Amino acid sequence: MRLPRGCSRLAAGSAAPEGHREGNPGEHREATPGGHRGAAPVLAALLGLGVVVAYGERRRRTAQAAQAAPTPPFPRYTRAEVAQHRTPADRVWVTYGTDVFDVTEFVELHPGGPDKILLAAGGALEPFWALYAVHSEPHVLELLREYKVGELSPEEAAPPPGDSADPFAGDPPRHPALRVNSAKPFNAEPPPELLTQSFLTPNELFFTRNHLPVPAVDAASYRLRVEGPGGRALSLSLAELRRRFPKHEVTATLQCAGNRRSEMSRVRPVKGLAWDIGAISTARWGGARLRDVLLAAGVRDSTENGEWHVCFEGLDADASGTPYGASIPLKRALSADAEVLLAYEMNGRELPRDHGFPVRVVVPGVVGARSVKWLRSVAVSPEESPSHWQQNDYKGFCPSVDWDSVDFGAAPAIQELPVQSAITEPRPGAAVPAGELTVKGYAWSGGGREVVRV
Ligand SMILES: Nc1nc2c(c(=O)[nH]1)N[C@H]1C(S)=C(S)[C@@H](COP(=O)(O)O)O[C@H]1N2
Ligand SMILES: [Mo]
Repeated sequence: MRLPRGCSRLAAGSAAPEGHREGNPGEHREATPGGHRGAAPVLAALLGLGVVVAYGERRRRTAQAAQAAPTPPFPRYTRAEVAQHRTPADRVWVTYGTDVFDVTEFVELHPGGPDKILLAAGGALEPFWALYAVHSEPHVLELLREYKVGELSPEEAAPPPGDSADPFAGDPPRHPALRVNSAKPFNAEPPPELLTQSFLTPNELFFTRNHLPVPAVDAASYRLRVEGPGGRALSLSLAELRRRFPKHEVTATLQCAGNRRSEMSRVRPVKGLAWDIGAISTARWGGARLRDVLLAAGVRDSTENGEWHVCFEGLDADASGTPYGASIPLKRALSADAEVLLAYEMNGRELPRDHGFPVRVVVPGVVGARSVKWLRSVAVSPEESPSHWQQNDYKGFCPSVDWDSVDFGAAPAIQELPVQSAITEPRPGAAVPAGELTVKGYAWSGGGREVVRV
């Protein structure tokens, strides 16, 4: 499988035994079930005959069951009651608007695969449909209507109000498909099979790694402070950042240092969040080049400051007011090839709150911890960031080091990450049919190094 050149790209594709199926980024089976009559040949071409036969069979059964199906007025259910129906054994229920549907019989017929529709089981369809445009076709809603079994109780229309004493009460809403490793602070990853559904990870599914509550930032009064050498400083509004510097776009993968930690812990217990294989995601980022902003602040591209660093601080802070912070070498920050961004766009939209609204750093090929979100300040310094996360976390040690012998001061901070790969489908322990098997996964390498073979 050949992968695209350039800084830090995530290869989302398929690979099959015997090498006759090349990786095909973005390849997926998302197709609609088609109209009710006369669509069989089209469906056969799209889905393979087995599915069409099953689809016809389902329609016959639906017709037979039609007399027994609930008719208006429909029974009322709470969201909690709907949430109890998440598996075929308990029946699979979903909601759309205020309607409740029993889609158990449709699960196996879902053109996107049974595993994908089950991600929505027990909850609302809207957040999933929003990800895959194919669902906005009118006949999809028409098909769904056949499965209606009830309606949500009127008092269930709005989500429950937040708790104002909770520092995390102001966190944004999140996509229900995310696998949550920690709710407060919020840390979550996309399910593996959705990660390789598309080369660019949809913003709603992009893994989130927060150490603190998400700050509420007013874009109109936002200022970014940029400190150059010799006390010179710039204060930039969001509009100035957009206007004064050319917009540069980079497709880059971010990966948390903890990605696949749950697998490491099976070898030997490791401290930290138990990430599965999804603490990695790819986006098209847009923003100002850090290089351009530093040059405007008076930083000179010379060898005198060759060992210096650029320190970043976020607007998120702990109870003592200490913000999240990290640094990268100035050499990387000034390198045109490294393409370090002060990003205000993610996949063509403004940054979502979880990913650093309104401005974040994106350092392609480097551990996610240095891509500081909700960026408050940028400062050039002869020292690395004094932040806890630069000094006493995100460092690598050899296997003989344990928590009694560890010396954080003696170890270098992690910057570029090594090669990484994982299989997203099938999942460990899955039963698979005999014969040819499509295997999906990703391969990626830090520091702009290419993956040459998988
Ligand atoms: N301000 C701030 N920036 C931050 C963090 C944070 O908690 N606060 N987490 C870091 C870590 S450890 C990672 S892996 C990435 C994750 O970025 P994402 O949540 O957009 O995926 O953000 C980094 N930037
Ligand atoms: Mo991270």
